[in-house]
Amino acid sequence: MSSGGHYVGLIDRYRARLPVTDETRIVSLSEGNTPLIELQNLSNDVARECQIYVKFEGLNPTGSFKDRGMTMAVTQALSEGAEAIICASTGNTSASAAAYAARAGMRSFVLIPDGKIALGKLAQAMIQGAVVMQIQGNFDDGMRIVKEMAHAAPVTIVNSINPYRLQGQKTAAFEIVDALGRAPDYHCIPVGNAGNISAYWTGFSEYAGVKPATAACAYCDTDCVFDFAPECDSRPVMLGYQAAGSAPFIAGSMVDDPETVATAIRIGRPQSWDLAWAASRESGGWFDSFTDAEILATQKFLASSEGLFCEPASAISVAGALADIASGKIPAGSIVTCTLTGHGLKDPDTAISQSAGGVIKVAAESDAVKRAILENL
Ligand code: AN7
Repeated sequence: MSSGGHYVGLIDRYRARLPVTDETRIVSLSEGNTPLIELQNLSNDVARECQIYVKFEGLNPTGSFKDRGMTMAVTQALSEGAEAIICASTGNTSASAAAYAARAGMRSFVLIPDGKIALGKLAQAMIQGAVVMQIQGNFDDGMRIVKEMAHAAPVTIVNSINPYRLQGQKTAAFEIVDALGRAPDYHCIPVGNAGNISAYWTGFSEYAGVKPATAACAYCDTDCVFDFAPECDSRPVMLGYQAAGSAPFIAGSMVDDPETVATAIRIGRPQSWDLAWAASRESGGWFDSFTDAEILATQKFLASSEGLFCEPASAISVAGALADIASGKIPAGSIVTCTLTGHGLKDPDTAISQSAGGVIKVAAESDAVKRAILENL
Protein backbone atom coordinates (compact mmCIF):
# COMPACT_ATOMS: atom_id res chain seq x y z
CA MET A 1 0.00 0.00 0.00
CA SER A 2 1.59 3.27 -0.96
CA SER A 3 0.75 6.53 0.68
CA GLY A 4 0.74 9.07 -2.12
CA GLY A 5 0.90 11.76 0.53
CA HIS A 6 -2.09 10.52 2.53
CA TYR A 7 -1.11 9.16 5.95
CA VAL A 8 -1.55 5.39 6.05
CA GLY A 9 0.10 4.39 9.29
CA LEU A 10 3.36 4.26 11.16
CA ILE A 11 4.93 1.34 9.29
CA ASP A 12 4.59 3.25 6.05
CA ARG A 13 5.91 6.44 7.64
CA TYR A 14 8.92 4.87 9.37
CA ARG A 15 9.38 1.83 7.16
CA ALA A 16 13.16 2.27 6.79
CA ARG A 17 13.52 1.84 10.55
CA LEU A 18 11.14 -1.11 10.86
CA PRO A 19 11.47 -4.81 9.98
CA VAL A 20 9.47 -4.82 6.73
CA THR A 21 10.34 -5.08 3.05
CA ASP A 22 8.58 -3.70 -0.03
CA GLU A 23 6.84 -7.07 -0.39
CA THR A 24 5.43 -7.20 3.15
CA ARG A 25 1.63 -7.06 3.37
CA ILE A 26 1.13 -4.41 6.03
CA VAL A 27 -1.78 -4.78 8.43
CA SER A 28 -2.68 -1.24 9.42
CA LEU A 29 -5.54 0.93 10.63
CA SER A 30 -3.57 4.15 10.00
CA GLU A 31 -2.37 4.18 13.61
CA GLY A 32 0.19 6.65 14.95
CA ASN A 33 0.58 10.32 13.99
CA THR A 34 -1.03 11.30 17.30
CA PRO A 35 -0.91 14.90 18.51
CA LEU A 36 1.64 16.29 20.95
CA ILE A 37 -0.35 18.83 22.96
CA GLU A 38 1.11 21.42 25.30
CA LEU A 39 -0.64 21.80 28.66
CA GLN A 40 -1.89 25.37 28.97
CA ASN A 41 -3.87 25.65 32.17
CA LEU A 42 -1.44 24.60 34.86
CA SER A 43 -1.08 26.67 37.98
CA ASN A 44 1.30 29.55 37.38
CA ASP A 45 4.11 28.09 39.45
CA VAL A 46 4.35 24.90 37.47
CA ALA A 47 3.69 26.59 34.14
CA ARG A 48 6.57 29.00 34.73
CA GLU A 49 8.90 26.16 35.54
CA CYS A 50 8.66 23.94 32.48
CA GLN A 51 6.95 23.22 29.19
CA ILE A 52 4.83 20.09 29.52
CA TYR A 53 3.49 18.27 26.45
CA VAL A 54 1.26 15.23 26.33
CA LYS A 55 1.39 12.64 23.57
CA PHE A 56 -2.28 11.74 23.26
CA GLU A 57 -2.15 8.07 22.34
CA GLY A 58 -5.84 7.70 23.09
CA LEU A 59 -6.37 8.99 19.55
CA ASN A 60 -5.09 5.79 17.97
CA PRO A 61 -7.70 3.69 16.11
CA THR A 62 -8.60 1.48 19.09
CA GLY A 63 -7.98 4.24 21.62
CA SER A 64 -4.58 3.28 23.00
CA PHE A 65 -0.87 3.14 22.20
CA LYS A 66 -1.11 -0.62 21.78
CA ASP A 67 -2.01 -0.12 18.10
CA ARG A 68 1.57 0.96 17.37
CA GLY A 69 2.92 -2.38 18.48
CA MET A 70 0.01 -4.38 17.14
CA THR A 71 0.32 -3.18 13.53
CA MET A 72 3.91 -4.44 13.55
CA ALA A 73 3.27 -7.69 15.46
CA VAL A 74 0.27 -8.70 13.34
CA THR A 75 2.04 -7.71 10.11
CA GLN A 76 4.91 -10.00 11.12
CA ALA A 77 2.59 -12.81 12.26
CA LEU A 78 0.76 -12.70 8.91
CA SER A 79 4.01 -12.75 6.96
CA GLU A 80 5.03 -15.87 8.91
CA GLY A 81 1.74 -17.54 7.97
CA ALA A 82 0.11 -17.42 11.39
CA GLU A 83 -3.62 -18.05 11.47
CA ALA A 84 -4.27 -16.97 15.03
CA ILE A 85 -2.87 -14.65 17.67
CA ILE A 86 -3.17 -14.73 21.45
CA CYS A 87 -2.52 -12.33 24.30
CA ALA A 88 -3.13 -11.81 27.98
CA SER A 89 -4.42 -8.35 28.69
CA THR A 90 -5.66 -5.87 31.22
CA GLY A 91 -7.85 -4.67 28.34
CA ASN A 92 -6.13 -2.45 25.81
CA THR A 93 -3.91 -5.11 24.28
CA SER A 94 -6.97 -7.33 23.80
CA ALA A 95 -8.91 -4.52 22.11
CA SER A 96 -6.01 -3.82 19.77
CA ALA A 97 -5.24 -7.49 19.05
CA ALA A 98 -8.88 -8.14 18.20
CA ALA A 99 -8.96 -5.19 15.80
CA TYR A 100 -5.77 -6.03 13.92
CA ALA A 101 -6.69 -9.72 13.77
CA ALA A 102 -10.03 -8.74 12.25
CA ARG A 103 -8.22 -6.52 9.74
CA ALA A 104 -5.84 -9.35 8.82
CA GLY A 105 -8.54 -12.02 8.67
CA MET A 106 -7.03 -13.93 11.57
CA ARG A 107 -8.52 -15.45 14.70
CA SER A 108 -7.72 -13.80 18.03
CA PHE A 109 -7.79 -15.27 21.52
CA VAL A 110 -7.57 -12.97 24.52
CA LEU A 111 -7.22 -13.78 28.20
CA ILE A 112 -8.56 -11.09 30.49
CA PRO A 113 -8.68 -10.92 34.28
CA ASP A 114 -11.81 -11.86 36.17
CA GLY A 115 -13.62 -8.51 36.59
CA LYS A 116 -11.24 -5.52 36.81
CA ILE A 117 -11.37 -4.72 33.10
CA ALA A 118 -12.70 -1.40 31.86
CA LEU A 119 -16.02 -1.79 30.07
CA GLY A 120 -15.02 -0.10 26.82
CA LYS A 121 -12.08 -2.46 26.33
CA LEU A 122 -14.24 -5.52 26.87
CA ALA A 123 -16.80 -4.16 24.39
CA GLN A 124 -14.08 -3.69 21.77
CA ALA A 125 -12.66 -7.19 22.10
CA MET A 126 -16.12 -8.72 21.95
CA ILE A 127 -17.52 -6.87 18.94
CA GLN A 128 -14.27 -7.21 17.01
CA GLY A 129 -14.69 -10.96 17.20
CA ALA A 130 -12.02 -12.09 19.63
CA VAL A 131 -12.53 -15.29 21.56
CA VAL A 132 -12.60 -13.67 24.99
CA MET A 133 -11.53 -15.88 27.89
CA GLN A 134 -12.12 -14.39 31.29
CA ILE A 135 -9.75 -16.29 33.54
CA GLN A 136 -10.15 -16.63 37.28
CA GLY A 137 -6.97 -14.78 38.00
CA ASN A 138 -5.16 -11.55 37.20
CA PHE A 139 -3.05 -10.37 34.25
CA ASP A 140 0.05 -12.11 35.54
CA ASP A 141 -1.79 -15.45 35.63
CA GLY A 142 -2.97 -14.85 32.08
CA MET A 143 0.55 -14.01 30.92
CA ARG A 144 1.92 -17.24 32.42
CA ILE A 145 -0.70 -19.29 30.59
CA VAL A 146 -0.23 -17.47 27.29
CA LYS A 147 3.51 -18.25 27.40
CA GLU A 148 2.64 -21.92 27.91
CA MET A 149 0.35 -21.79 24.86
CA ALA A 150 3.33 -20.89 22.65
CA HIS A 151 4.26 -24.57 22.71
CA ALA A 152 0.80 -26.04 23.17
CA ALA A 153 -1.31 -24.46 20.39
CA PRO A 154 -0.86 -22.90 16.91
CA VAL A 155 -1.06 -19.28 18.05
CA THR A 156 1.37 -16.35 17.87
CA ILE A 157 1.80 -14.37 21.08
CA VAL A 158 1.26 -10.64 20.59
CA ASN A 159 2.03 -9.46 24.10
CA SER A 160 5.04 -7.17 24.30
CA ILE A 161 7.37 -10.14 24.89
CA ASN A 162 6.95 -10.32 21.10
CA PRO A 163 9.83 -8.03 20.04
CA TYR A 164 7.93 -6.74 17.01
CA ARG A 165 5.52 -5.02 19.42
CA LEU A 166 8.33 -2.88 20.80
CA GLN A 167 9.57 -2.09 17.31
CA GLY A 168 6.20 -0.60 16.43
CA GLN A 169 5.88 1.21 19.74
CA LYS A 170 9.29 2.89 19.42
CA THR A 171 7.79 5.12 16.70
CA ALA A 172 6.03 7.21 19.37
CA ALA A 173 9.48 8.46 20.42
CA PHE A 174 10.28 9.30 16.78
CA GLU A 175 7.07 11.32 16.49
CA ILE A 176 7.84 13.28 19.65
CA VAL A 177 11.28 14.26 18.37
CA ASP A 178 9.85 15.05 14.93
CA ALA A 179 7.20 17.29 16.51
CA LEU A 180 9.54 19.15 18.89
CA GLY A 181 12.47 19.31 16.49
CA ARG A 182 14.61 17.95 19.33
CA ALA A 183 14.46 15.33 22.08
CA PRO A 184 12.64 16.31 25.28
CA ASP A 185 14.70 16.65 28.45
CA TYR A 186 12.43 14.29 30.41
CA HIS A 187 9.92 11.71 29.25
CA CYS A 188 7.23 10.56 31.71
CA ILE A 189 5.37 7.31 31.14
CA PRO A 190 3.07 4.89 33.00
CA VAL A 191 4.63 1.47 33.64
CA GLY A 192 2.69 -1.78 33.80
CA ASN A 193 4.16 -4.67 31.87
CA ALA A 194 7.05 -2.29 31.05
CA GLY A 195 7.06 -2.79 27.30
CA ASN A 196 6.30 0.80 26.42
CA ILE A 197 9.07 2.44 28.46
CA SER A 198 11.49 -0.02 26.85
CA ALA A 199 10.16 0.78 23.37
CA TYR A 200 10.42 4.55 23.90
CA TRP A 201 14.01 4.18 25.07
CA THR A 202 14.79 2.15 21.97
CA GLY A 203 13.19 4.84 19.80
CA PHE A 204 14.83 7.80 21.49
CA SER A 205 18.20 6.03 21.37
CA GLU A 206 17.84 5.06 17.75
CA TYR A 207 16.95 8.63 16.73
CA ALA A 208 19.99 9.93 18.60
CA GLY A 209 22.16 7.38 16.75
CA VAL A 210 23.00 5.53 19.97
CA LYS A 211 22.53 1.82 20.45
CA PRO A 212 21.03 1.15 23.87
CA ALA A 213 23.19 -1.12 26.03
CA THR A 214 20.30 -3.56 26.24
CA ALA A 215 18.49 -3.33 22.92
CA ALA A 216 14.92 -4.32 22.22
CA CYS A 217 15.59 -5.08 18.58
CA ALA A 218 13.46 -7.58 16.73
CA TYR A 219 15.36 -8.20 13.60
CA CYS A 220 19.06 -7.99 14.25
CA ASP A 221 21.63 -7.52 16.94
CA THR A 222 23.93 -5.47 14.75
CA ASP A 223 24.62 -1.77 14.68
CA CYS A 224 21.75 -1.00 12.32
CA VAL A 225 20.90 2.28 14.06
CA PHE A 226 24.14 3.66 12.69
CA ASP A 227 22.85 3.17 9.14
CA PHE A 228 21.03 6.46 9.68
CA ALA A 229 22.22 9.99 10.36
CA PRO A 230 21.07 10.95 13.87
CA GLU A 231 17.84 12.96 13.97
CA CYS A 232 18.69 14.60 17.31
CA ASP A 233 21.67 15.01 19.60
CA SER A 234 20.33 13.90 22.96
CA ARG A 235 18.04 11.42 24.71
CA PRO A 236 15.57 12.24 27.48
CA VAL A 237 15.75 11.07 31.07
CA MET A 238 13.12 8.32 31.35
CA LEU A 239 10.71 8.54 34.27
CA GLY A 240 8.45 5.54 34.91
CA TYR A 241 5.42 5.80 37.16
CA GLN A 242 3.40 3.01 38.75
CA ALA A 243 0.26 2.73 40.84
CA ALA A 244 1.13 2.37 44.53
CA GLY A 245 -0.71 -0.96 44.81
CA SER A 246 1.04 -2.39 41.73
CA ALA A 247 4.57 -1.09 41.95
CA PRO A 248 7.17 -3.83 41.48
CA PHE A 249 9.74 -1.31 40.18
CA ILE A 250 9.46 0.56 43.48
CA ALA A 251 9.49 -2.63 45.55
CA GLY A 252 12.49 -3.86 43.57
CA SER A 253 10.83 -7.23 43.14
CA MET A 254 7.69 -8.82 41.73
CA VAL A 255 4.38 -8.12 43.47
CA ASP A 256 1.91 -10.96 44.05
CA ASP A 257 -1.47 -9.30 44.42
CA PRO A 258 -1.45 -6.04 42.46
CA GLU A 259 -4.40 -3.72 43.05
CA THR A 260 -5.27 -0.31 41.64
CA VAL A 261 -8.18 1.62 40.20
CA ALA A 262 -5.97 2.05 37.13
CA THR A 263 -6.80 -1.48 35.94
CA ALA A 264 -4.66 -1.07 32.80
CA ILE A 265 -1.52 -1.20 34.94
CA ARG A 266 -2.71 -3.72 37.53
CA ILE A 267 0.36 -5.85 36.84
CA GLY A 268 2.70 -7.35 39.43
CA ARG A 269 5.13 -9.28 37.24
CA PRO A 270 6.28 -7.04 34.39
CA GLN A 271 7.68 -9.02 31.48
CA SER A 272 10.11 -6.33 30.29
CA TRP A 273 11.73 -6.03 33.74
CA ASP A 274 15.36 -5.97 32.53
CA LEU A 275 14.72 -3.69 29.54
CA ALA A 276 12.88 -1.16 31.69
CA TRP A 277 15.62 -1.11 34.32
CA ALA A 278 18.16 -0.63 31.55
CA ALA A 279 16.19 2.33 30.16
CA SER A 280 15.97 3.88 33.59
CA ARG A 281 19.64 3.39 34.48
CA GLU A 282 21.07 4.34 31.09
CA SER A 283 19.02 7.52 30.94
CA GLY A 284 19.70 8.51 34.55
CA GLY A 285 15.99 8.21 35.31
CA TRP A 286 13.89 6.89 38.16
CA PHE A 287 10.64 5.16 39.04
CA ASP A 288 8.01 6.46 41.42
CA SER A 289 4.49 5.52 42.47
CA PHE A 290 1.22 7.34 43.08
CA THR A 291 -1.89 6.42 45.02
CA ASP A 292 -5.23 5.78 43.39
CA ALA A 293 -6.49 9.09 44.80
CA GLU A 294 -3.60 10.97 43.18
CA ILE A 295 -4.15 9.16 39.88
CA LEU A 296 -7.86 10.00 39.81
CA ALA A 297 -7.27 13.62 40.81
CA THR A 298 -4.86 14.02 37.90
CA GLN A 299 -7.27 12.33 35.49
CA LYS A 300 -9.96 14.74 36.57
CA PHE A 301 -7.64 17.73 36.38
CA LEU A 302 -6.60 16.90 32.81
CA ALA A 303 -10.21 16.41 31.72
CA SER A 304 -11.71 19.42 33.46
CA SER A 305 -8.82 21.91 33.06
CA GLU A 306 -7.37 20.95 29.69
CA GLY A 307 -10.19 19.06 27.94
CA LEU A 308 -7.98 15.98 27.74
CA PHE A 309 -9.87 12.84 28.75
CA CYS A 310 -7.44 9.98 29.30
CA GLU A 311 -7.87 6.79 31.25
CA PRO A 312 -6.64 6.60 34.87
CA ALA A 313 -3.43 4.69 34.07
CA SER A 314 -2.43 7.38 31.57
CA ALA A 315 -2.91 10.23 34.02
CA ILE A 316 -0.11 8.87 36.19
CA SER A 317 2.48 10.19 33.73
CA VAL A 318 1.26 13.75 34.33
CA ALA A 319 0.91 13.13 38.08
CA GLY A 320 4.57 12.16 38.05
CA ALA A 321 5.69 15.11 35.95
CA LEU A 322 3.89 17.61 38.16
CA ALA A 323 5.22 16.05 41.38
CA ASP A 324 8.78 15.90 40.12
CA ILE A 325 8.68 19.50 38.86
CA ALA A 326 7.25 20.65 42.19
CA SER A 327 9.98 18.85 44.12
CA GLY A 328 12.72 20.16 41.84
CA LYS A 329 13.79 16.69 40.68
CA ILE A 330 12.90 17.95 37.20
CA PRO A 331 14.69 21.31 37.01
CA ALA A 332 13.03 24.55 35.93
CA GLY A 333 13.22 25.23 32.22
CA SER A 334 12.95 21.59 31.20
CA ILE A 335 10.99 20.35 28.23
CA VAL A 336 8.88 17.49 29.57
CA THR A 337 6.80 15.05 27.54
CA CYS A 338 4.20 12.67 29.01
CA THR A 339 2.50 9.75 27.30
CA LEU A 340 -1.27 9.63 27.72
CA THR A 341 -1.48 5.97 26.83
CA GLY A 342 -5.23 5.45 26.50
CA HIS A 343 -8.51 7.30 25.98
CA GLY A 344 -10.78 8.07 28.90
CA LEU A 345 -13.79 6.62 27.07
CA LYS A 346 -12.30 3.19 27.68
CA ASP A 347 -13.41 3.35 31.29
CA PRO A 348 -16.70 5.23 31.59
CA ASP A 349 -17.53 3.71 34.99
CA THR A 350 -14.52 5.24 36.70
CA ALA A 351 -15.12 8.62 35.05
CA ILE A 352 -18.75 8.72 36.10
CA SER A 353 -18.12 7.49 39.62
CA GLN A 354 -15.70 10.33 40.28
CA SER A 355 -17.97 12.96 38.78
CA ALA A 356 -20.80 12.64 41.32
CA GLY A 357 -23.06 15.69 41.22
CA GLY A 358 -22.09 16.34 37.62
CA VAL A 359 -25.62 15.80 36.37
CA ILE A 360 -28.45 18.07 37.54
CA LYS A 361 -32.08 16.96 37.28
CA VAL A 362 -34.08 19.81 35.78
CA ALA A 363 -37.75 20.14 34.79
CA ALA A 364 -38.34 20.31 31.02
CA GLU A 365 -39.14 24.04 31.20
CA SER A 366 -37.23 27.17 30.22
CA ASP A 367 -37.50 28.73 33.66
CA ALA A 368 -35.96 25.73 35.36
CA VAL A 369 -33.09 25.57 32.85
CA LYS A 370 -32.48 29.32 33.18
CA ARG A 371 -32.37 28.99 36.98
CA ALA A 372 -29.88 26.12 36.70
CA ILE A 373 -27.65 28.19 34.40
CA LEU A 374 -27.63 31.20 36.71
CA GLU A 375 -26.92 29.03 39.75
CA ASN A 376 -23.97 27.37 38.06
CA LEU A 377 -22.25 30.20 36.19
C1 AN7 B 1 -3.61 2.69 29.15
O1 AN7 B 1 -3.50 -4.08 27.78
O2 AN7 B 1 -0.68 -4.38 29.66
O3 AN7 B 1 4.14 -0.80 30.68
O4 AN7 B 1 -2.66 -5.85 28.67
O5 AN7 B 1 -3.31 -0.08 28.81
O6 AN7 B 1 3.87 -1.21 28.23
O7 AN7 B 1 2.53 -2.50 29.89
C2 AN7 B 1 -1.83 -2.40 29.19
C3 AN7 B 1 -0.89 -1.52 29.61
C4 AN7 B 1 -0.22 2.03 30.34
C5 AN7 B 1 1.27 0.10 30.58
N1 AN7 B 1 -1.35 2.64 30.02
O8 AN7 B 1 2.10 -0.09 29.48
C6 AN7 B 1 -2.67 -4.62 28.48
C7 AN7 B 1 -1.64 -3.83 29.16
C8 AN7 B 1 -2.37 1.95 29.50
C9 AN7 B 1 -2.26 0.57 29.32
C10 AN7 B 1 -0.04 0.69 30.19
C11 AN7 B 1 -1.07 -0.09 29.70
P1 AN7 B 1 3.22 -1.20 29.57
